[in-house]
Amino acid sequence: MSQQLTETQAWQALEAHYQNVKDADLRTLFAEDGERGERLTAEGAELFLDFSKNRVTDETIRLLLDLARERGVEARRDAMFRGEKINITERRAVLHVALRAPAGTRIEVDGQDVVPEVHEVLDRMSAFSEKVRNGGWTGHTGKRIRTVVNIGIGGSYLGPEMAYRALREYRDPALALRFVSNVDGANFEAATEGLDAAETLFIISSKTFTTLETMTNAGVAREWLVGKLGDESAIAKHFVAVSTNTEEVRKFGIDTANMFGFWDWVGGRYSMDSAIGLSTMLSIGPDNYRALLAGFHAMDEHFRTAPLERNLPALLGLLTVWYNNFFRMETLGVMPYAADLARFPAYLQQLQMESNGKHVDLDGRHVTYETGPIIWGEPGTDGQHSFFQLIHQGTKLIPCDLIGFIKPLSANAHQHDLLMANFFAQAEALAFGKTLDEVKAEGTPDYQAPFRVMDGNRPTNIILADKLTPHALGTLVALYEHSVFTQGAVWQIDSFDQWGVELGKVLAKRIIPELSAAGDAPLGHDSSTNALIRRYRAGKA
Ligand code: G6Q
Repeated sequence: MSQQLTETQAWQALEAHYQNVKDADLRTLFAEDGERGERLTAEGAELFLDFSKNRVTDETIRLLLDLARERGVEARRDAMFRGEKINITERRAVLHVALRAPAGTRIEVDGQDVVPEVHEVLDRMSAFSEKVRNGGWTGHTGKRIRTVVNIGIGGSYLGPEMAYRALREYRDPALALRFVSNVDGANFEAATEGLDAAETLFIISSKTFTTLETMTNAGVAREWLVGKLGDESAIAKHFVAVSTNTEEVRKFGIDTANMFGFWDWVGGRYSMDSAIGLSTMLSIGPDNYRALLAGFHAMDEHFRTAPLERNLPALLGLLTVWYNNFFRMETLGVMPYAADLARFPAYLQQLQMESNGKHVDLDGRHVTYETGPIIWGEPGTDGQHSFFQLIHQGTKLIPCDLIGFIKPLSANAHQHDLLMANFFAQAEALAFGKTLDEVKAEGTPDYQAPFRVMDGNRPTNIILADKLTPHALGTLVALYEHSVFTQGAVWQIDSFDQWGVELGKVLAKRIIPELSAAGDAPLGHDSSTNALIRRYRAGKA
């Protein structure tokens, strides 16, 4: 059994250190050290991280790095890259890094190099995408495909939708994407509203091909299409599948020639760069998709080779541990200053919370410390006009990552300056606040002055990239993937299983037949669930 985290030397050193620095103020830290803003930064894979506005000293960082070393973060990282089965509860390798490894790299699972298969699927995806994009692939009636509907949920949905929105500038305008995830029929109806079935292609994206929501929606889509086109054989030209389960794909009626595979060593929330990214590739084209993969790979290489002192994902992960476990913060905000990254916080929610929302360590013991924080966020500047109030002046400490880009996507450079002025100003205001004297000096009346004081000392990370390109998006996602990895390694949890999600998949199945049973049919739940089901039965009757 490994040593409990809280018993390690590095942890105890951090606890003692925390007592000394917990009240340290960013104003003072900056005033005493003119180089802080330049020194507490790191750069890698074309991303720049300024972590100087955190409640840390150089000693904090040194101790956090000691913790990472004592907990074997580097060894665990190397084990992941070697294809070892570090997902111990499912006995699986964790190799999303192989999905973006250049051809010729060797990464083995059970003695077999997986990189050639990855590239074979990528090549098939490219050929298919080109064909759809250039009109070579037509629908059943000979019409060109104009809309692609991705049916999938969780890891088979959030990444593709996030990427579609994020890479708006790179889309083929002649091909629209829509997404159906929820088992709520309203989702399918809204997503297919106004579509011409003859021009619509469905991608059924499901690793297992057994997920209730996805299989239900896939069935509805098949009925919808056959109903509109009046011919079962239309399915062949309007349905493709992305899955690891060939047998179920065949049973559903999709020709396995139109199936794009991936492998059990790709976790759902780590799969947007596997064949699950087919919709992304259709939209932005194979070249841009490969640039996205190159961005992922650049960050993988940075994570794998840069010393921890300058390693962006390691630093980001360790800072999360610092706030989560010492300041006992509950949540972490992620605010992209880019309207196109509107779904990035939702994507990160799954990535981080499903990975590190665990209460048992790798030895099966209940942890005696906090694990994964709650992740949330909205794009800036929108957030500034709603919940930022609480971050500035509330009683809770909410560290935030602010993500910004130097170059605009839009043609309006002036608007980009306005956006970025807000980006820099928010981080400044959060860190340094406004004292009573400063408020009064602005001529604020006495009755109002105390309410306008901002204590400051609110930590932020600034993540700056050049431009929101496919490459940059890849580096950003991989940055967070490896930050999550670092946190999980420190906490010694399995960041790659999801037993809580699996439970949800089973529980509903038991209730489904009960909802359509007779009103007085016996029920075996608790009194609350029984009464609710009865009320529902009565109401719908
Ligand atoms: C991801 C999770 C979960 C999964 C969905 C969809 O890590 O396991 O979000 O992606 O439940 O599963 P399928 O792709 O198998 O339909």
